[in-house]
Amino acid sequence: MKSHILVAVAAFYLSGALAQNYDVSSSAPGYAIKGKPHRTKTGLEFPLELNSGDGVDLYGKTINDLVVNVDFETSDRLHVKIADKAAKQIPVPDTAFGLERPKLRKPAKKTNYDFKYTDNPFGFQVIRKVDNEVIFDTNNYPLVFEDQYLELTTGVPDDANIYGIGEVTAPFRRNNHQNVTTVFARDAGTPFYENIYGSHPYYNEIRDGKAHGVFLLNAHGMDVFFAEGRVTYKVIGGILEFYFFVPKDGKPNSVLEAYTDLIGKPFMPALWMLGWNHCRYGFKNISHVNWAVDGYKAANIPLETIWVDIDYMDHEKDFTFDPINFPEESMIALSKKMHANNQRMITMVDPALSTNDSYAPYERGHEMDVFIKNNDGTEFTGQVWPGYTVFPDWWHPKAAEFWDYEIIEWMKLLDLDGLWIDMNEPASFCLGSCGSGKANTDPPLQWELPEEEAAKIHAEEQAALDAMGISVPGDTRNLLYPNYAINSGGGNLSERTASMTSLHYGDIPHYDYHNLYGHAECSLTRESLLKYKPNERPFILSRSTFAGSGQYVGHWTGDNHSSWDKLKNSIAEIFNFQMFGVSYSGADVCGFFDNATEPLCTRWMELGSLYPFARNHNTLVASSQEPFLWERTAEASRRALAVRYALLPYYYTLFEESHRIGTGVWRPLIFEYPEEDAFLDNDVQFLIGSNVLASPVVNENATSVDAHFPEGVWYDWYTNEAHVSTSGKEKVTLDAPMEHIPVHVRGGAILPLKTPEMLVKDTYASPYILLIALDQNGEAEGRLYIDDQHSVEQPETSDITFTYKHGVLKASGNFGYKDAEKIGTIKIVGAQDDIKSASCKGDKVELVNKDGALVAEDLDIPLTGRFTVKFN
Ligand SMILES: *[C@@H]1O[C@H](CO)[C@@H](O)[C@H](O)[C@H]1NC(C)=O
Ligand SMILES: *[C@@H]1O[C@H](CO)[C@@H](O)[C@H](O)[C@H]1NC(C)=O
Ligand SMILES: *[C@@H]1O[C@H](CO)[C@@H](O)[C@H](O)[C@H]1NC(C)=O
Ligand SMILES: *[C@@H]1O[C@H](CO)[C@@H](O)[C@H](O)[C@H]1NC(C)=O
Ligand SMILES: *[C@@H]1O[C@H](CO)[C@@H](O)[C@H](O)[C@H]1NC(C)=O
Ligand SMILES: *[C@@H]1O[C@H](CO)[C@@H](O)[C@H](O)[C@H]1NC(C)=O
Ligand SMILES: CC(=O)N[C@H]1CO[C@H](CO)[C@@H](O)[C@@H]1O
Repeated sequence: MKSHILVAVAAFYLSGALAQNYDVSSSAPGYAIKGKPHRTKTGLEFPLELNSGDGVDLYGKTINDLVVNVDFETSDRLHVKIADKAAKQIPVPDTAFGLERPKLRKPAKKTNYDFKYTDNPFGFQVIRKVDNEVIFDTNNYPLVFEDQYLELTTGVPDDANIYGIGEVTAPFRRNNHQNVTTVFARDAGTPFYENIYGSHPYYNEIRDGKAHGVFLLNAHGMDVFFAEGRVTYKVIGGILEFYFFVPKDGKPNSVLEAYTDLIGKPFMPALWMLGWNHCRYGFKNISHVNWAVDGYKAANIPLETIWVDIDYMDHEKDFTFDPINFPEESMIALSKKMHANNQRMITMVDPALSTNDSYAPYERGHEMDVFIKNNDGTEFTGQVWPGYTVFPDWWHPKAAEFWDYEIIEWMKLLDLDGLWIDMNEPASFCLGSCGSGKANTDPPLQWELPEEEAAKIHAEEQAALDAMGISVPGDTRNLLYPNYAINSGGGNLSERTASMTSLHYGDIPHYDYHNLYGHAECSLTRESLLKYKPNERPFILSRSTFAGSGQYVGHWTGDNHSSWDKLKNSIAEIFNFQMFGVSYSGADVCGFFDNATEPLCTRWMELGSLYPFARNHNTLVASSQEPFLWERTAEASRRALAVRYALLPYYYTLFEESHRIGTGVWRPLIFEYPEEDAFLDNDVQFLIGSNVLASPVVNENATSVDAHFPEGVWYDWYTNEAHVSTSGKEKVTLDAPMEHIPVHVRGGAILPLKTPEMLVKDTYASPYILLIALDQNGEAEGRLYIDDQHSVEQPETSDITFTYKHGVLKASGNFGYKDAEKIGTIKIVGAQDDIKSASCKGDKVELVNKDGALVAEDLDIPLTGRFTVKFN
């Protein structure tokens, strides 16, 4: 949420003068291998020494002696680490707040890749064995290794098919020539092509129909250039630690499996988390929240969870209540009411804590000394919604004890179902420090001041920041203004965040941990919730993330706008997060900033109903956008949410797969059909798993969609009408009147469904429906995962495979979960007319023709063991 008019302020002090620095540093002398590479437990190690020549100290202090470690970690994962021999540079910590590296004892026996290197100048290639394709190639490009500047380039084909590097609001395929993606966590209202909240230096590339992945494990600010024929990394600290993912089958989904093997698998949500969510910033009082909850009910639109933004707080302080508009007892009553109706409630918590001296959480943290420090040892003070604030230093050994207490007391007080952690880039409204000893709860917000006054304050902050020095004791680096200025949309690094010279525990400058701040909060907050209720799957939604955060939290794509381009681009952003291992992700439906129009909100409710994480959210000054406010929007919401709720068992099964394997819940067509060039740029249609294809309207006034269909049969979700596609290249125009989102089911799939109700619980209380969508050979296959829907530990689960072949439906697999509802209905689409009768365990099953499908109703097939149903 929030950062409203901040965007305008940024434009005011930036004047858009960002250096791009596309070029490679061709004058750099490079390095040579010194001595013989020697074997290590898991690969090779060799020293590098700087060649003599000009072009040293380009942007920092050149480091002469390096060590390269090459680890053949698994058959599909290669690790190449280039580090300073003296180990002074700060890598991503090998902890939960960074990335825990796998502990390996021996190299992989067989690999799908080769690693080749040249001695002088040192360069390396990663080769995909299956077709001898060189997928990463630093030869012919300089290696630069300075304390505050690392540069490495790989050759790639012109107009390469690269997806990833984020977080950024941009089309999915990142084929811009001579363009830059900056990775540096930043609170910014989703400007296109600029660095925003999270840091994910990871990309997938598809070449000749085969995919591989490249991850630079580095948490420093960086620019990544997708120029013609190359990708260039320019990084302002740390080391170059690359991981390459080369699955044998070359499938994009296998690349994601390999990537999440390293960074951690996405967390498993509880079933209720897949229900519909509603929030707004700007609920005026508790009655306003109740009005929204009741409005959904009156309009028969499903609502699972209500969210309360910072509105409920007293002066926007965490863990407090506005005594007039959101008194404590009214919030407790709301939570009770939600639970009584089998609904849920979530509130926001920001990391920044008011320095107001009568504020107990501050007092407690101050006593425990757990806040980020200035480089002179005093408490670092920034400004966030509650005025002047301090920031927990998650790396402090007592931070967990501090945070556990605050979080657990808060959860208990309101009996909350989850937490929403925002502003954790960390966002702060000053340029670095706001000064020392500040305790005002209501200082002016700079963007509300006249320009001149704001500029004056900004200049004072700049002077105060500079007065603290550009470095920290014992460190000679220029942390405030490194010579290589990454292209951060925010300008100077400390702009609207903690000073780069502020200190974390162990005297680590914020400069080195900035991109990990939100990630560490995600990890710690999950631990707190697990201490609160050890066997409940924690629900946390976070704005800032890093590689691996998906094992702890979900993510929403931040402060977008009520505009058609943001509606459309939300699909690409969700694709990115599926690829970054954060499968529980979604965008603010109907848009956050600006006023949503009725047609926009209608289309967005249709699309958002299918997001992995689905929530309508709005900002303070914007007009209301509850879906029940417009009749067409309400109708579109009812229809699209009926699709979502019918698909809940399918979604839940996909989330389990994502949690176990790492594949996305939403998938771009190109990830499922990497050999079809026509899909390379399609970031508008999306697959839910492999079997459901949605083709939303993303353009204003459009009433049809030109849709691609992969080869095969696709059945219209609503009418069962079959569309046979002979080539993915052809486009089909689908009718999409205002309240309709086209959805198709892949012939060859068996989907477990439910009868949609207003609540997840009620939806699950009815029997299962099996939808058998036959392919051209009259066959189909599908999967259903069942557990108790919310516990961390699952002693009994069912993992059932359904196959349909030669007129026989077979259910096999594991039937550990005994309490599941039975199968009540089987529906076959695409069946030849020759099916006349059916039988199950010798009993005849009644078949009827309904809307082009063959339907067996009122069945009573328990999901406690194998069964077959014969159709003749
Ligand atoms: C990056 O590419 C996009 C799309 O081509 C373009 O709109 C944008 O201006 C480019 N940005 C820069 C900084 O060149
Ligand atoms: C809540 O806010 C609304 C809108 O400002 C106002 O009309 C209403 O009177 C308020 N209700 C209470 C109980 O304060
Ligand atoms: C601290 O908070 C209280 C209660 O909100 C407020 O009255 C007081 O002015 C605040 N103190 C400062 C220094 O802002
Ligand atoms: C960054 O800081 C420097 C040094 O104080 C200042 O001269 C420059 O204007 C700032 N740049 C931006 C984009 O604010
Ligand atoms: C948005 O709606 C609000 C209230 O409904 C109104 O005050 C505001 O002027 C509108 N903004 C725009 C940009 O139309
Ligand atoms: C959509 O229709 C409205 C009303 O006719 C028109 O003002 C607007 O420009 C149209 N938008 C587009 C993108 O064509
Ligand atoms: C900061 C930013 O990207 N603002 C854009 C938000 O979306 C609106 C509508 O598309 C644009 O006009 C803004 O420029």
